[in-house]
Amino acid sequence: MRGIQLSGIKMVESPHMKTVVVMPAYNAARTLQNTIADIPPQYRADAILVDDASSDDTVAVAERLGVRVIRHARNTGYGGNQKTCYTAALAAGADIVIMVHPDYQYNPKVLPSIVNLIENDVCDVVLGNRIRTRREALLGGMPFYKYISNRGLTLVSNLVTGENLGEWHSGMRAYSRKVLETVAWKDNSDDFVFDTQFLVQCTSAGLRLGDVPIQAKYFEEASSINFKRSTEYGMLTLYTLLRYVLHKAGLVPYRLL
Ligand SMILES: Nc1nc2c(ncn2[C@@H]2O[C@H](COP(=O)(O)OP(=O)(O)OP(=O)(O)O)[C@@H](O)[C@H]2O)c(=O)[nH]1
Ligand SMILES: [Mg+2]
Repeated sequence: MRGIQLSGIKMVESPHMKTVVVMPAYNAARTLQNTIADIPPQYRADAILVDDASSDDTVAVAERLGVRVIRHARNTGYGGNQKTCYTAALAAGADIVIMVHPDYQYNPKVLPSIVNLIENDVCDVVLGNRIRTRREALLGGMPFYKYISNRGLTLVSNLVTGENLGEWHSGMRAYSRKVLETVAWKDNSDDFVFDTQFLVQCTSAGLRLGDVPIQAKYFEEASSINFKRSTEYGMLTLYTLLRYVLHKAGLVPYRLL
């Protein structure tokens, strides 16, 4: 590692860890170009998009923009899509894998800050946190019910696990290779609760979680799960946390690693 010694803290001078951005896509044609345009150039060449049998032009747009595309023959769901993303990123030799939703809700310009936290061994997992203040999140267009449920579920998740994340529901998540090789994510749900299961597994493994602030951005073309699916996701998140508590109490085993 090339670095400089500054007051006992080793700072990385230039990135040397291979960073692969993965985008789990489903009908993202309208937002893909903007998302990719904002990915810092040093991460673009290795980016991978996994298309979950979209019915729009997601694949054509991605290919036109020169992004490596992997296609699912049939729709497997958001968690299933991430499984393909991480398998492909590890096979490509990634040291750091960053998931970015291709719906342009998470500004990829912060990627260097996220990478820096992993490269300098401050964190194993870094999330983009859209809720720095209530005012900012709501001004960014986050629906009020999503704001309230995000705060509530995040509070419970932090209390149960002892973490201190700004939000547990972000679509921008970075993992070191060690994380993806430690956690049994292949056994997780193929649906949205995959994300919660993954973080619970990380906390259970003693991995170091942290976050960086990012803008909350909601707009018409962005993908946004509806009230019914959000409620299902919320219930499954609570169920996952309950299983974690029962497991920790030695009552009902829950395979976490
Ligand atoms: N594979 C798959 N991906 C999906 C599906 N629905 C959404 N996605 C992708 O998953 C990402 C997240 O979905 P969103 O609907 O934006 O949900 P969210 O970001 O958790 O919620 P919001 O904060 O409301 O945007 C999007 O970028 C979509 O491309 C699906 O049914 N299957
Ligand atoms: Mg979204």
